[in-house]
Amino acid sequence: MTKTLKIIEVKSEIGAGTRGASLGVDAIRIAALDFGSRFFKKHKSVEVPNENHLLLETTGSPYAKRISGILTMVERVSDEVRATLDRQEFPVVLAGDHSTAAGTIAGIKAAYPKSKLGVIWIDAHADLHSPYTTPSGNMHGMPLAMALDEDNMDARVNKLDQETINYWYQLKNVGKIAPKINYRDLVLISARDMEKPEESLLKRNKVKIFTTAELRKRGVERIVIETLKYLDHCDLIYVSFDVDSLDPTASRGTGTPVAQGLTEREAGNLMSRLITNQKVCCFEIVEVNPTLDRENQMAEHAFEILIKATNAFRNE
Ligand code: 5AB
Ligand code: MN
Ligand code: MN
Ligand code: MN
Repeated sequence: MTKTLKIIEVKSEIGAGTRGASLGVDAIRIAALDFGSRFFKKHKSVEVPNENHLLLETTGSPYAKRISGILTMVERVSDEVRATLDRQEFPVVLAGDHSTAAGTIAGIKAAYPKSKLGVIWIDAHADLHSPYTTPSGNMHGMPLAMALDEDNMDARVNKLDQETINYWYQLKNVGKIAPKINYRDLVLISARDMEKPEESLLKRNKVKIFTTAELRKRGVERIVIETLKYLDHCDLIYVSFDVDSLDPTASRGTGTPVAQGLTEREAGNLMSRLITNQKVCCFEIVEVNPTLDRENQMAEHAFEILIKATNAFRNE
């Protein structure tokens, strides 16, 4: 089946703690040029305006940094993803920091409110913090909590002001559907760096996790089959790929690299195999930061994964 792809570029980095992820999308475009690829000529793209000017502000909560801008971005991404799906196009989101993935999920739910949405989260982290539990205040660690409508009050460590509480409520309720996904609709792949409050959520809600070691031992093929089987009750599936799922030996071009990650080859095979499933309605690649890199390595890996994944459509 041929799909009309639409590239949605989100050059936002206000959810990250390290500067530079907003340059990730352009770094991927440079990688495409260096490889002599016509990918970005062939597919239509649109850029969602960002709120990166907020990086110059010093006000706001230490437990939810730049939350007003995050809300604006999540709403914008949601609208763009929804409009893309409404036109029967397939959104490929290329984004800076991972917080805007909450917008992608909201957009899919807005386009298909009655569908059960599954999420495959390929990431070194679980991104399950709320402002009540975050160790950093960086909101790229929170998109899954936004989608799950999760405060994790039992594990509360931070005391929030009323303004932050209001913004957080709005973030969880973007599109007026909350929760947008349930824990049973979620699979984490390569998650290996979580804090205690996240660990307790994962345990309590029996979240399905495939570690890097398990993937390597049993092979990508097996993990893909089991992931899709686990999400069999879902009507649609969204795949989110944070490049910090890759091992730091592949590249250090991301804000929060963590050892014991995937090889570039494992990630490419994983993405291309997952994406041939008919239920997959959108995928996203995030967190390339060329300012932390050498010779644009991470963007090149991300581009190769992107090409492998989109080529898989044609080979169906
Ligand atoms: B990413 C950490 N859990 O909340 C936090 O890169 C890291 O989108 C979050 O996965 C990493 O600050 C967020 C320590
Ligand atoms: Mn992430
Ligand atoms: Mn991560
Ligand atoms: Mn990351």
